[in-house]
Amino acid sequence: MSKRALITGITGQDGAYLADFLLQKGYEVHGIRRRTSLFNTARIDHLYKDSHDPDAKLFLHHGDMTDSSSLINVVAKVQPDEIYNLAAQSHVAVSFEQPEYTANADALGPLRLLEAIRTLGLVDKTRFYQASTSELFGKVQETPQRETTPFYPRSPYGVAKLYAYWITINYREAYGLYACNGILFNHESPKRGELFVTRKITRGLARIVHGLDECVFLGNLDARRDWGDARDFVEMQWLMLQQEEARDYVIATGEQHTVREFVETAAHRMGFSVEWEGDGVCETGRVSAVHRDDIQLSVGQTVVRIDPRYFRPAEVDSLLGDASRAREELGWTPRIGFQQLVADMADHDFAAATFDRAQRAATTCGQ
Ligand code: NDP
Ligand code: GDR
Repeated sequence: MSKRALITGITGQDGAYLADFLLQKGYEVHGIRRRTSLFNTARIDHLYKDSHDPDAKLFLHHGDMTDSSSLINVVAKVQPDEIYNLAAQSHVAVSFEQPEYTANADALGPLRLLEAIRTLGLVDKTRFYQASTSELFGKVQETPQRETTPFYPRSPYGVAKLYAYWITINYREAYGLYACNGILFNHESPKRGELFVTRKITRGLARIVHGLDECVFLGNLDARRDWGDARDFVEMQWLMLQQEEARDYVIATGEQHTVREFVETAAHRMGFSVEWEGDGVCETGRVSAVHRDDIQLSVGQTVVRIDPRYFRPAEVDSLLGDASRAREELGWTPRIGFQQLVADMADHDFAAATFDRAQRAATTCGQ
Protein backbone atom coordinates (compact mmCIF):
# COMPACT_ATOMS: atom_id res chain seq x y z
CA MET A 1 0.00 0.00 0.00
CA SER A 2 1.26 3.46 -0.81
CA LYS A 3 2.41 5.74 2.01
CA ARG A 4 0.16 8.62 2.96
CA ALA A 5 1.57 12.13 3.48
CA LEU A 6 -0.18 15.21 4.84
CA ILE A 7 1.27 18.56 3.77
CA THR A 8 0.23 21.78 5.49
CA GLY A 9 0.99 24.80 3.30
CA ILE A 10 0.51 22.71 0.14
CA THR A 11 -0.56 25.80 -1.81
CA GLY A 12 2.77 27.54 -1.12
CA GLN A 13 6.08 27.33 -2.97
CA ASP A 14 7.55 24.36 -1.08
CA GLY A 15 4.23 22.61 -0.66
CA ALA A 16 3.69 22.54 -4.41
CA TYR A 17 7.14 21.13 -5.19
CA LEU A 18 6.95 18.64 -2.31
CA ALA A 19 3.50 17.41 -3.41
CA ASP A 20 4.85 16.83 -6.92
CA PHE A 21 7.91 15.03 -5.53
CA LEU A 22 5.87 12.75 -3.24
CA LEU A 23 3.32 11.92 -5.96
CA GLN A 24 6.20 10.85 -8.18
CA LYS A 25 7.41 8.61 -5.34
CA GLY A 26 3.99 6.92 -5.31
CA TYR A 27 2.58 8.58 -2.18
CA GLU A 28 -1.06 9.38 -1.60
CA VAL A 29 -0.83 13.08 -0.82
CA HIS A 30 -3.24 15.07 1.33
CA GLY A 31 -2.97 18.82 1.72
CA ILE A 32 -4.50 21.42 3.99
CA ARG A 33 -5.65 24.58 2.27
CA ARG A 34 -7.22 27.70 3.70
CA ARG A 35 -10.61 28.87 2.66
CA THR A 36 -10.09 31.95 0.50
CA SER A 37 -12.49 34.09 -1.49
CA LEU A 38 -10.53 33.43 -4.69
CA PHE A 39 -8.86 30.18 -5.78
CA ASN A 40 -5.46 29.76 -4.09
CA THR A 41 -4.36 26.51 -5.72
CA ALA A 42 -2.60 27.87 -8.82
CA ARG A 43 0.72 26.26 -7.84
CA ILE A 44 -0.78 22.75 -7.62
CA ASP A 45 -3.61 22.79 -10.15
CA HIS A 46 -1.48 20.80 -12.62
CA LEU A 47 -1.18 17.98 -10.05
CA TYR A 48 -4.85 17.80 -9.14
CA LYS A 49 -7.40 15.28 -10.41
CA ASP A 50 -11.02 15.38 -9.33
CA SER A 51 -11.42 13.22 -6.22
CA HIS A 52 -14.02 11.08 -8.06
CA ASP A 53 -11.34 10.03 -10.55
CA PRO A 54 -10.10 6.53 -9.59
CA ASP A 55 -6.52 7.70 -10.32
CA ALA A 56 -6.76 10.63 -7.91
CA LYS A 57 -3.77 10.63 -5.54
CA LEU A 58 -3.95 14.21 -4.31
CA PHE A 59 -6.68 15.27 -1.88
CA LEU A 60 -7.31 18.70 -0.36
CA HIS A 61 -8.93 19.49 2.98
CA HIS A 62 -9.92 22.87 4.39
CA GLY A 63 -8.12 23.82 7.58
CA ASP A 64 -6.10 26.50 9.28
CA MET A 65 -3.04 26.43 11.53
CA THR A 66 -4.88 28.64 13.99
CA ASP A 67 -7.81 26.22 14.32
CA SER A 68 -7.12 23.06 16.37
CA SER A 69 -10.42 21.42 15.50
CA SER A 70 -9.72 21.50 11.76
CA LEU A 71 -6.22 20.10 12.26
CA ILE A 72 -7.39 17.30 14.56
CA ASN A 73 -10.18 16.36 12.14
CA VAL A 74 -7.87 16.19 9.13
CA VAL A 75 -5.16 14.21 10.95
CA ALA A 76 -7.78 11.79 12.31
CA LYS A 77 -9.31 11.31 8.87
CA VAL A 78 -6.06 10.96 6.91
CA GLN A 79 -4.05 8.92 9.49
CA PRO A 80 -0.86 10.04 7.74
CA ASP A 81 2.47 8.19 7.81
CA GLU A 82 4.23 11.52 7.40
CA ILE A 83 3.25 15.13 8.17
CA TYR A 84 5.19 17.95 6.55
CA ASN A 85 4.36 21.15 8.41
CA LEU A 86 5.11 23.84 5.84
CA ALA A 87 2.21 26.20 6.58
CA ALA A 88 3.23 29.53 8.04
CA GLN A 89 2.86 33.28 7.81
CA SER A 90 6.26 33.16 6.15
CA HIS A 91 7.03 36.80 5.39
CA VAL A 92 9.54 38.26 7.86
CA ALA A 93 8.60 41.93 7.25
CA VAL A 94 4.88 41.17 7.55
CA SER A 95 5.52 39.48 10.91
CA PHE A 96 6.37 42.93 12.35
CA GLU A 97 2.92 44.10 11.24
CA GLN A 98 1.09 40.96 12.39
CA PRO A 99 3.15 39.61 15.30
CA GLU A 100 0.30 37.98 17.19
CA TYR A 101 -1.15 36.21 14.17
CA THR A 102 2.35 35.09 13.18
CA ALA A 103 2.90 33.59 16.62
CA ASN A 104 -0.46 31.87 16.49
CA ALA A 105 0.11 30.27 13.08
CA ASP A 106 3.87 29.69 13.21
CA ALA A 107 4.45 28.79 16.88
CA LEU A 108 1.15 27.42 18.18
CA GLY A 109 0.22 25.88 14.81
CA PRO A 110 2.98 23.25 15.01
CA LEU A 111 2.05 22.59 18.66
CA ARG A 112 -1.55 21.95 17.60
CA LEU A 113 -0.37 19.41 15.03
CA LEU A 114 1.95 17.68 17.49
CA GLU A 115 -0.87 17.48 20.02
CA ALA A 116 -3.17 16.05 17.33
CA ILE A 117 -0.64 13.28 16.65
CA ARG A 118 -0.27 12.56 20.37
CA THR A 119 -3.91 12.64 21.41
CA LEU A 120 -5.03 10.59 18.41
CA GLY A 121 -2.57 7.84 19.41
CA LEU A 122 -0.45 8.22 16.27
CA VAL A 123 2.95 8.68 17.94
CA ASP A 124 4.24 5.33 16.66
CA LYS A 125 2.81 5.78 13.18
CA THR A 126 3.16 9.40 12.09
CA ARG A 127 6.51 11.08 11.40
CA PHE A 128 6.65 14.87 11.66
CA TYR A 129 8.73 17.41 9.72
CA GLN A 130 8.90 21.03 10.89
CA ALA A 131 9.89 23.77 8.43
CA SER A 132 12.48 25.55 10.54
CA THR A 133 14.53 28.41 9.20
CA SER A 134 17.87 30.17 9.04
CA GLU A 135 16.01 33.16 10.53
CA LEU A 136 16.59 31.38 13.87
CA PHE A 137 20.26 32.47 13.59
CA GLY A 138 19.23 36.10 13.01
CA LYS A 139 21.99 38.24 14.45
CA VAL A 140 24.58 35.61 13.72
CA GLN A 141 26.84 34.32 16.46
CA GLU A 142 29.09 32.24 14.18
CA THR A 143 29.80 32.03 10.43
CA PRO A 144 28.95 29.79 8.69
CA GLN A 145 25.90 28.71 10.65
CA ARG A 146 25.47 25.04 11.46
CA GLU A 147 23.21 22.94 13.71
CA THR A 148 25.23 23.88 16.81
CA THR A 149 25.31 27.65 16.20
CA PRO A 150 23.42 29.58 18.92
CA PHE A 151 20.13 31.15 17.86
CA TYR A 152 19.34 34.88 18.00
CA PRO A 153 16.10 35.56 16.07
CA ARG A 154 15.42 39.13 14.97
CA SER A 155 11.73 39.22 14.09
CA PRO A 156 8.37 38.04 15.41
CA TYR A 157 8.57 35.42 12.64
CA GLY A 158 11.98 34.21 13.83
CA VAL A 159 10.86 34.11 17.46
CA ALA A 160 7.69 32.17 16.59
CA LYS A 161 9.76 29.69 14.59
CA LEU A 162 12.10 29.31 17.58
CA TYR A 163 9.18 28.04 19.67
CA ALA A 164 8.22 25.67 16.86
CA TYR A 165 11.80 24.39 16.66
CA TRP A 166 11.96 23.56 20.36
CA ILE A 167 8.45 22.14 20.69
CA THR A 168 9.30 19.73 17.86
CA ILE A 169 12.39 18.57 19.75
CA ASN A 170 10.41 18.43 22.98
CA TYR A 171 7.80 16.05 21.52
CA ARG A 172 10.62 13.88 20.16
CA GLU A 173 12.26 13.67 23.57
CA ALA A 174 9.12 13.53 25.71
CA TYR A 175 6.97 11.12 23.69
CA GLY A 176 9.43 9.34 21.37
CA LEU A 177 7.77 10.85 18.31
CA TYR A 178 9.83 10.78 15.11
CA ALA A 179 9.95 14.56 14.72
CA CYS A 180 12.65 16.69 13.14
CA ASN A 181 13.55 20.20 12.05
CA GLY A 182 14.92 21.12 8.67
CA ILE A 183 16.74 24.41 9.26
CA LEU A 184 16.45 25.66 5.73
CA PHE A 185 18.23 28.69 4.35
CA ASN A 186 16.47 30.85 1.76
CA HIS A 187 15.31 28.90 -1.24
CA GLU A 188 13.65 30.33 -4.29
CA SER A 189 12.13 29.30 -7.61
CA PRO A 190 9.77 30.54 -10.31
CA LYS A 191 6.98 29.60 -7.84
CA ARG A 192 8.36 31.92 -5.14
CA GLY A 193 5.85 34.40 -3.65
CA GLU A 194 5.98 37.76 -5.44
CA LEU A 195 6.79 39.75 -2.28
CA PHE A 196 10.06 37.99 -1.41
CA VAL A 197 13.02 39.94 -2.67
CA THR A 198 14.23 37.54 -5.38
CA ARG A 199 10.89 37.23 -7.09
CA LYS A 200 10.19 40.91 -6.61
CA ILE A 201 13.41 41.60 -8.53
CA THR A 202 12.90 39.14 -11.41
CA ARG A 203 9.24 40.06 -11.84
CA GLY A 204 9.92 43.79 -11.45
CA LEU A 205 12.79 43.91 -13.94
CA ALA A 206 10.88 41.82 -16.47
CA ARG A 207 7.92 44.18 -16.27
CA ILE A 208 10.19 47.22 -16.69
CA VAL A 209 11.78 45.68 -19.78
CA HIS A 210 8.28 45.19 -21.25
CA GLY A 211 7.16 48.73 -20.42
CA LEU A 212 4.61 47.50 -17.84
CA ASP A 213 6.31 49.13 -14.82
CA GLU A 214 8.78 51.98 -14.48
CA CYS A 215 10.89 50.97 -11.55
CA VAL A 216 11.23 48.40 -8.75
CA PHE A 217 11.40 49.72 -5.17
CA LEU A 218 13.62 47.78 -2.75
CA GLY A 219 14.98 48.08 0.79
CA ASN A 220 18.35 46.85 2.02
CA LEU A 221 20.50 46.09 -1.02
CA ASP A 222 23.43 44.96 1.14
CA ALA A 223 21.65 42.06 2.85
CA ARG A 224 23.48 38.80 2.19
CA ARG A 225 21.70 35.51 1.75
CA ASP A 226 22.60 31.90 1.03
CA TRP A 227 20.06 31.37 -1.76
CA GLY A 228 19.30 27.83 -2.88
CA ASP A 229 16.71 26.32 -5.17
CA ALA A 230 13.41 25.09 -3.72
CA ARG A 231 13.36 22.11 -6.10
CA ASP A 232 16.59 20.85 -4.48
CA PHE A 233 15.44 21.58 -0.95
CA VAL A 234 12.15 19.64 -0.93
CA GLU A 235 14.00 16.39 -1.53
CA MET A 236 15.80 16.97 1.76
CA GLN A 237 12.53 17.42 3.60
CA TRP A 238 11.52 13.92 2.50
CA LEU A 239 14.96 12.40 3.16
CA MET A 240 14.87 13.67 6.75
CA LEU A 241 11.78 11.56 7.43
CA GLN A 242 13.30 8.37 5.95
CA GLN A 243 16.13 7.89 8.47
CA GLU A 244 16.37 5.40 11.34
CA GLU A 245 16.51 8.18 13.88
CA ALA A 246 15.06 11.69 13.75
CA ARG A 247 17.67 14.46 13.68
CA ASP A 248 17.75 18.15 12.79
CA TYR A 249 19.65 19.34 9.74
CA VAL A 250 20.84 22.64 8.25
CA ILE A 251 20.12 22.82 4.52
CA ALA A 252 22.06 25.45 2.60
CA THR A 253 24.29 25.90 -0.44
CA GLY A 254 27.29 27.40 1.38
CA GLU A 255 27.42 30.30 -1.11
CA GLN A 256 26.39 33.85 -0.35
CA HIS A 257 25.29 36.84 -2.46
CA THR A 258 23.92 40.32 -1.79
CA VAL A 259 20.53 41.59 -2.92
CA ARG A 260 22.50 43.96 -5.16
CA GLU A 261 24.24 41.02 -6.86
CA PHE A 262 20.88 39.36 -7.36
CA VAL A 263 19.64 42.45 -9.23
CA GLU A 264 22.80 42.55 -11.38
CA THR A 265 22.60 38.85 -12.26
CA ALA A 266 18.88 38.98 -13.12
CA ALA A 267 19.38 42.12 -15.24
CA HIS A 268 22.25 40.52 -17.10
CA ARG A 269 20.12 37.48 -17.87
CA MET A 270 17.43 39.76 -19.33
CA GLY A 271 19.96 41.57 -21.52
CA PHE A 272 21.16 44.68 -19.71
CA SER A 273 23.61 45.85 -17.04
CA VAL A 274 22.96 47.94 -13.94
CA GLU A 275 25.26 50.45 -12.27
CA TRP A 276 24.66 51.94 -8.84
CA GLU A 277 24.66 55.56 -7.69
CA GLY A 278 24.30 56.71 -4.11
CA ASP A 279 24.97 55.13 -0.76
CA GLY A 280 22.48 52.37 0.09
CA VAL A 281 20.00 54.72 1.77
CA CYS A 282 19.43 56.99 -1.18
CA GLU A 283 20.59 54.84 -4.03
CA THR A 284 19.46 54.10 -7.58
CA GLY A 285 20.21 51.36 -10.05
CA ARG A 286 20.49 52.63 -13.60
CA VAL A 287 20.87 50.89 -16.92
CA SER A 288 24.54 51.11 -17.92
CA ALA A 289 24.43 48.98 -21.08
CA VAL A 290 21.87 47.09 -23.17
CA HIS A 291 23.00 43.81 -24.72
CA ARG A 292 19.91 42.86 -26.72
CA ASP A 293 18.36 44.64 -29.70
CA ASP A 294 14.83 43.55 -28.87
CA ILE A 295 14.54 45.25 -25.48
CA GLN A 296 13.61 48.88 -25.20
CA LEU A 297 15.62 50.27 -22.31
CA SER A 298 17.77 53.35 -22.51
CA VAL A 299 21.17 53.78 -20.93
CA GLY A 300 20.82 55.93 -17.82
CA GLN A 301 17.22 54.86 -17.18
CA THR A 302 16.53 54.25 -13.47
CA VAL A 303 15.21 50.75 -12.83
CA VAL A 304 15.80 50.35 -9.06
CA ARG A 305 15.06 52.85 -6.29
CA ILE A 306 15.25 52.54 -2.51
CA ASP A 307 12.05 52.90 -0.54
CA PRO A 308 12.75 53.07 3.22
CA ARG A 309 9.40 51.34 3.76
CA TYR A 310 11.21 48.11 2.93
CA PHE A 311 13.86 48.50 5.63
CA ARG A 312 13.04 46.24 8.58
CA PRO A 313 12.84 47.34 12.22
CA ALA A 314 15.55 44.76 12.94
CA GLU A 315 17.46 43.29 10.01
CA VAL A 316 19.22 39.98 9.48
CA ASP A 317 22.26 41.25 7.62
CA SER A 318 24.04 38.11 6.60
CA LEU A 319 23.31 34.39 6.50
CA LEU A 320 25.58 31.61 5.27
CA GLY A 321 24.93 27.95 5.99
CA ASP A 322 27.13 24.92 6.49
CA ALA A 323 25.20 21.79 5.45
CA SER A 324 28.03 19.33 6.21
CA ARG A 325 25.83 17.16 8.43
CA ALA A 326 23.23 16.75 5.68
CA ARG A 327 25.96 16.03 3.14
CA GLU A 328 27.66 13.42 5.28
CA GLU A 329 24.63 11.67 6.82
CA LEU A 330 22.02 12.03 4.10
CA GLY A 331 24.26 12.22 1.04
CA TRP A 332 22.65 15.47 -0.06
CA THR A 333 24.24 18.18 -2.19
CA PRO A 334 22.41 20.96 -4.01
CA ARG A 335 22.28 20.51 -7.78
CA ILE A 336 21.12 23.96 -8.91
CA GLY A 337 23.57 26.85 -8.39
CA PHE A 338 22.96 30.59 -8.02
CA GLN A 339 23.38 31.46 -11.73
CA GLN A 340 20.96 28.76 -12.81
CA LEU A 341 18.43 29.71 -10.15
CA VAL A 342 18.44 33.38 -11.17
CA ALA A 343 18.27 32.41 -14.86
CA ASP A 344 15.23 30.17 -14.30
CA MET A 345 13.41 32.86 -12.33
CA ALA A 346 14.34 35.63 -14.78
CA ASP A 347 13.28 33.57 -17.82
CA HIS A 348 10.00 32.62 -16.19
CA ASP A 349 9.12 36.22 -15.33
CA PHE A 350 10.33 37.52 -18.69
CA ALA A 351 7.92 35.12 -20.42
CA ALA A 352 5.09 36.12 -18.05
CA ALA A 353 5.69 39.82 -18.78
CA THR A 354 5.74 39.14 -22.53
CA PHE A 355 2.31 37.54 -22.13
CA ASP A 356 1.01 40.39 -19.96
CA ARG A 357 2.15 42.98 -22.48
CA ALA A 358 0.40 41.09 -25.29
CA GLN A 359 -2.77 40.89 -23.18
CA ARG A 360 -2.63 44.60 -22.48
CA ALA A 361 -2.16 45.38 -26.17
CA ALA A 362 -5.12 43.16 -27.06
CA THR A 363 -7.30 44.85 -24.44
CA THR A 364 -6.29 48.33 -25.65
CA CYS A 365 -7.02 47.44 -29.29
CA GLY A 366 -10.43 46.12 -28.31
CA GLN A 367 -11.45 49.40 -26.67
P1 NDP B 1 4.88 30.22 1.26
O1 NDP B 1 4.61 31.54 1.88
O2 NDP B 1 5.06 30.14 -0.21
O3 NDP B 1 3.70 29.21 1.65
C1 NDP B 1 3.14 29.21 2.93
C2 NDP B 1 1.96 28.25 2.93
O4 NDP B 1 1.35 28.28 4.23
C3 NDP B 1 0.84 28.61 1.93
O5 NDP B 1 0.27 27.42 1.45
C4 NDP B 1 -0.16 29.35 2.81
O6 NDP B 1 -1.48 29.31 2.32
C5 NDP B 1 -0.05 28.51 4.08
N1 NDP B 1 -0.56 29.20 5.26
C6 NDP B 1 -0.21 30.41 5.75
N2 NDP B 1 -0.87 30.67 6.89
C7 NDP B 1 -1.66 29.60 7.11
C8 NDP B 1 -2.61 29.27 8.12
N3 NDP B 1 -2.88 30.11 9.13
N4 NDP B 1 -3.23 28.08 8.05
C9 NDP B 1 -3.00 27.22 7.02
N5 NDP B 1 -2.12 27.48 6.04
C10 NDP B 1 -1.47 28.66 6.09
O7 NDP B 1 6.15 29.61 2.01
P2 NDP B 1 7.29 28.63 1.46
O8 NDP B 1 6.67 27.55 0.67
O9 NDP B 1 8.38 29.44 0.89
O10 NDP B 1 7.86 28.04 2.84
C11 NDP B 1 7.31 26.86 3.41
C12 NDP B 1 7.68 26.81 4.88
O11 NDP B 1 9.08 26.82 5.04
C13 NDP B 1 7.17 27.99 5.71
O12 NDP B 1 6.83 27.48 6.98
C14 NDP B 1 8.36 28.91 5.81
O13 NDP B 1 8.28 29.69 6.98
C15 NDP B 1 9.49 27.90 5.86
N6 NDP B 1 10.77 28.34 5.33
C16 NDP B 1 10.84 28.83 4.05
C17 NDP B 1 12.06 29.16 3.50
C18 NDP B 1 12.19 29.71 2.13
O14 NDP B 1 13.24 30.29 1.83
N7 NDP B 1 11.21 29.51 1.25
C19 NDP B 1 13.32 28.98 4.30
C20 NDP B 1 13.10 28.43 5.62
C21 NDP B 1 11.87 28.12 6.09
P3 NDP B 1 -1.99 30.37 1.20
O15 NDP B 1 -1.50 29.83 -0.13
O16 NDP B 1 -3.46 30.30 1.36
O17 NDP B 1 -1.38 31.70 1.53
P1 GDR C 1 13.86 36.62 4.19
O1 GDR C 1 13.49 36.80 2.65
O2 GDR C 1 13.46 37.75 5.02
O3 GDR C 1 15.30 36.22 4.23
O4 GDR C 1 12.92 35.39 4.60
P2 GDR C 1 13.14 38.11 1.80
O5 GDR C 1 13.30 37.72 0.38
O6 GDR C 1 11.86 38.71 2.22
O7 GDR C 1 14.32 39.13 2.22
C1 GDR C 1 15.68 38.84 2.00
C2 GDR C 1 16.52 40.08 2.26
O8 GDR C 1 16.25 41.03 1.24
C3 GDR C 1 16.08 42.30 1.85
N1 GDR C 1 15.24 43.16 0.98
C4 GDR C 1 13.95 42.98 0.71
N2 GDR C 1 13.08 42.00 1.06
C5 GDR C 1 11.82 42.07 0.59
N3 GDR C 1 10.94 41.09 0.87
N4 GDR C 1 11.39 43.11 -0.20
C6 GDR C 1 12.22 44.13 -0.57
O9 GDR C 1 11.83 45.03 -1.27
C7 GDR C 1 13.57 44.05 -0.11
N5 GDR C 1 14.65 44.82 -0.30
C8 GDR C 1 15.66 44.28 0.37
C9 GDR C 1 15.43 42.00 3.19
O10 GDR C 1 15.57 43.09 4.09
C10 GDR C 1 16.21 40.76 3.59
O11 GDR C 1 17.40 41.11 4.23
C11 GDR C 1 12.77 34.27 3.72
C12 GDR C 1 11.36 33.70 3.96
O12 GDR C 1 11.13 32.70 3.00
C13 GDR C 1 11.26 33.09 5.35
O13 GDR C 1 10.01 32.41 5.48
C14 GDR C 1 12.40 32.09 5.54
O14 GDR C 1 12.34 31.54 6.84
C15 GDR C 1 13.74 32.78 5.32
O15 GDR C 1 13.76 33.31 3.99
C16 GDR C 1 14.90 31.80 5.44
